[in-house]
Amino acid sequence: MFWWRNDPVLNEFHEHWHTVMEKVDDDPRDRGGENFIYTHRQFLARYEADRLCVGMEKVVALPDYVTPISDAFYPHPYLVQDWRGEKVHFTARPANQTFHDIVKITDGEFKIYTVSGLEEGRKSLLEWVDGGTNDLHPIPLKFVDSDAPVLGHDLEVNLHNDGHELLANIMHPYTVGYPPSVLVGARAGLRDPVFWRWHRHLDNIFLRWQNYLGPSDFHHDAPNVTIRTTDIIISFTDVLLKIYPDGQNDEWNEFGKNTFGGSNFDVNFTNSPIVTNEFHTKMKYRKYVWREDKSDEENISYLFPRDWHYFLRVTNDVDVILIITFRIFIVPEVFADSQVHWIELDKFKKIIQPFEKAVIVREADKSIIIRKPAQKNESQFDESQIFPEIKKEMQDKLTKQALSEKLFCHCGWPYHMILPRGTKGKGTKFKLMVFISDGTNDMVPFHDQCGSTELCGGEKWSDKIPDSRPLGYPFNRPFKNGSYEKTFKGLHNVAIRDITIIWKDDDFSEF
Ligand SMILES: [Cu+2]
Repeated sequence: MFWWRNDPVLNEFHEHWHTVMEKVDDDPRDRGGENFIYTHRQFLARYEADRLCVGMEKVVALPDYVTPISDAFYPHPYLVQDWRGEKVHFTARPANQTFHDIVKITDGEFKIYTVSGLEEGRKSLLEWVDGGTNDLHPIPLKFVDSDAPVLGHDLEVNLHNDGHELLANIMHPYTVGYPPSVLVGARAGLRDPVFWRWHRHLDNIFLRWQNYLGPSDFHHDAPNVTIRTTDIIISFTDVLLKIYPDGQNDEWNEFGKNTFGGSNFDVNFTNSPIVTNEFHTKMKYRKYVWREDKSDEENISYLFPRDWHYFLRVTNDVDVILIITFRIFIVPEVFADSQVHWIELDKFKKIIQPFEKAVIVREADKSIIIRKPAQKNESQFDESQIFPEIKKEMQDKLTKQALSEKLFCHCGWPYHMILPRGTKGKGTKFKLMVFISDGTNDMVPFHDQCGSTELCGGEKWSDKIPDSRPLGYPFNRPFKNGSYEKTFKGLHNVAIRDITIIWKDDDFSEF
């Protein structure tokens, strides 16, 4: 997973996200704690899907704060940090280190972090999650969706931050004179396997609370539409362009209607040569310059997807205009009964006419989760490196709010990692779900915006998260009897289909 954890654009996004979302005194961004949990859960879901594809087990959550940490971590030799006016390496961590107390000294002040303090923090948190109260948590949680930001915020600023301090300084308990490890912050934290074990530990606490909420009843929320499994039609863009070169100008609506709608609306296109039942990926190579470090050069490999379009057929079953929101997710088939492993691919809103049999076209690279415009070639990837420059330039001049607004447009999941890699040969089996919800009040934007409004929130500091439903909906609550099939069975506004992801690598040159 080296290529995955060390992808520079992915790491840049993670740091970028934290900068955009950073709390300002007592003015946190709308639902910031909930977004913290959700974004990191999506990171984990994607990491674990790719681990599966290379034959690895799921991430093992750190079990407690006494067991030695088996993972060793040696940071990339070209990676450095600014530390006391110098560029120095991050501290490495040999295998089997154990948590211990640290004394941290910054600007003449010192702070002590203890292992027993971390354990007490965890116990207090669990008591709260289980419905109790204590000194640290005097107001009981209400076990309603709207408490997600409260719990998420508490988890982030206490247990999460303290754990990072202890882990980042595990090699040097007395931090004077010793730089921390990558786990000190968001710039390079993803690179260490322990980042993932720590975040799974935290996510499990949030999941424990979500399980108390019980399963959702989606019948209450279903708009009067029908989507069938065969209505999820996927085509590769390069295949489409061969038969319909006009599509280049984004004129896909006519094409979609003529091809999959009208008298063809009930036709099953599964075996049509212009549609695919597979997603394809490949590994590409590029030169990378460590500009924020010491400008060393390196050839790195990165994942890339074959561009695709969705054509989603949906029937408006009633005599009124409907505003609906499409929510698209994928999950490795073997993880499908785990609510935390569903990966969000996109979310968007459409209007459909009374009794319309509509064909909705959506390009993968318009996805609301990714940074836009999608970065597809080397020069576009390198643009992401303007981030440190903007950061330096603006830090002194602007408030954090203004900074986050400037940075918003560059924030989002990297398009090149929109899919897990899959496997060669027959590929890896996934489920793809299209869930349609009533879009009247959810605030999902109609038009494409620059950054990821899904992961990075609204454009302005004061903006509400552009979805009134809990983040991750409909996967924010446990499944009925632990089964995704039972949970979504019989809902006419939901369709789930099989899709295989095949890592094509060098035997495919079209994309
Ligand atoms: Cu983070």
